Amino acid sequence: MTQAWFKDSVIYQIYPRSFQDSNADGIGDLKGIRTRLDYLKKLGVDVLWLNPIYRSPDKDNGYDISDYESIQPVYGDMQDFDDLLADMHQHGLKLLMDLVVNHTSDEHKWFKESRQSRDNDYSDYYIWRDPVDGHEPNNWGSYFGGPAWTYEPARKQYYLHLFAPGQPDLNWENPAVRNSVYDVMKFWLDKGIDGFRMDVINLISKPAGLPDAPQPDGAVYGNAEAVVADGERLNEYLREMNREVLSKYDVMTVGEMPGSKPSDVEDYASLKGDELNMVFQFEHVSLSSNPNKELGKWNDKPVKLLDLKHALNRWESDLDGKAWNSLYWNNHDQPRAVSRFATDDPKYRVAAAKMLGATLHFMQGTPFVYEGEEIGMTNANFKELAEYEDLESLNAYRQFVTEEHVVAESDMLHYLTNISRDNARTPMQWTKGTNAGFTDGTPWFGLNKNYPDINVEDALTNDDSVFYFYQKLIALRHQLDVVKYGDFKSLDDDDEQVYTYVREWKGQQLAVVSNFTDQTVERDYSFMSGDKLLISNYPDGDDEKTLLPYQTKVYFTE
Ligand code: TEU
Ligand code: CA
Repeated sequence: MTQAWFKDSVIYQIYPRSFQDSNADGIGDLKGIRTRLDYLKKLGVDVLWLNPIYRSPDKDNGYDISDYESIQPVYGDMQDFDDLLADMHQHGLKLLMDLVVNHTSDEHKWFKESRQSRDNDYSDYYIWRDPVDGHEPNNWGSYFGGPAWTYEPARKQYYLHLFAPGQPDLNWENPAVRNSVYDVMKFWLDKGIDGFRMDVINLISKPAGLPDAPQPDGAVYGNAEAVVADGERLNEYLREMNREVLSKYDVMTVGEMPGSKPSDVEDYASLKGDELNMVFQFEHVSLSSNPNKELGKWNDKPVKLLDLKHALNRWESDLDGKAWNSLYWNNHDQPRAVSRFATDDPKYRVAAAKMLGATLHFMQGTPFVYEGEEIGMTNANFKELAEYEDLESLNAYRQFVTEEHVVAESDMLHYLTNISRDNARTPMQWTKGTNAGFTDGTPWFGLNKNYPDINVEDALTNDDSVFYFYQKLIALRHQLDVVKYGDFKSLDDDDEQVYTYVREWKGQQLAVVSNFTDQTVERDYSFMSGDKLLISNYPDGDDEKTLLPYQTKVYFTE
């Protein structure tokens, strides 16, 4: 039976290639991470999640794995991994690895075999279909542009890849595939890791017959996620995985589930613990989708607080008492939180970053901090196409601007600036010195030009920095049961400027009030009079009727 330590934890996500380089090749690595464990301990986090560090051709920055049981050489070797894990545990830090088993790399030995013929041991490890009228078997599009099918002449068949052609989807209906995945999991769990983040795990059960997907007006392909997400055998697969592997270890799991609804997640993350412990849901990070459905996420419209509140409140309320929630503002696929949900205007950036931190960290669920969020790192504000490296960004530009001419170049560049994954992948900003202290070599990817003003070195010497505010948030979660276990009730749901919610647990009460605007607003919170002001992002006392720009106030009483 999994312990509930995942409910008391704060998890820090490291994007290894951008975190800390130790050998001047411009790419972050495992030895580099080791040099930063004291920093992470000082922040107060309990668990570290590493994005994939397995051998990979890196077509999708490691999410295309060619050998699950070896380390990507550029990050180090298995000894470096063992040393890092031991050092993490000595620091009282747990480790989550990233389990990417909806698909492998096309350079994985299983796929190399599978594509050669229809009658070898691995022929049925992937999803192969005959052409239909000489074309792809259905209308599914890839998340990264183009069709979700690629033709293999050796088999005279197409194979499915919901992502890039270099990421063929595994056939989870094949018990041999599931057993191979369980062997991979046991390999890492037996080394002593503390759990997994599971990549797009709600896509592994494909719909019978692989039917066409809804095709938005003007779109060249159907939206595969609409027919694939939360497939009919998903619960069965997750329960089998739990029975065969997870239940045998004291570990935690978080499943990435694009498109899942709270009603699905009640099972996936049930408090019974017979599937996973929690999920990453996508509702609050999909609010600014383009009205032109074919363009999906590519948009530059701001997120409205009302939409944000309704999304987050739904997940807090619907799961309360039934399932466990993850809490996150950003990750390696999302733009930087302070730029997206508040402001990165230097006048308010620090207050806004703290406000977002408090708003999220006092909710019910396990909070995730993405590298750099704890110092208020911002979007990269890249303006030229040449500054981007993510295949999702480059493919979208090529598809919508160069090939289909459905978006003007200037608009697409706006969309990329606003919401590309590249925003989250600029190197961690440690110092104001060369390359922000990330590398003594040439950084693999452009730095955010504001690193001289936003870096760990300055944050650690400034008591009012975002870092020390996050340190307090994390400490308060560790101290107060109402933060960890309290119920959740939102107030003033129609307030378009201020987010207010309360938590209650065995006589302890918490109230969080956050102004999401750059205006000073008047609100009457005298109902909290007498409660203790636990934390705020403005130094002065407490005027119970005023909220300054991006001010957050957290009241406590017991
Ligand atoms: O992301 C899954 C996913 O849904 C992403 O495509 C996300 O919706 C999109 O990138 C938002 O812009 C996971 C990994 O987190 C991502 O880095 C990988 O590229 C993807 O799966 C394929 O493994
Ligand atoms: Ca390196």
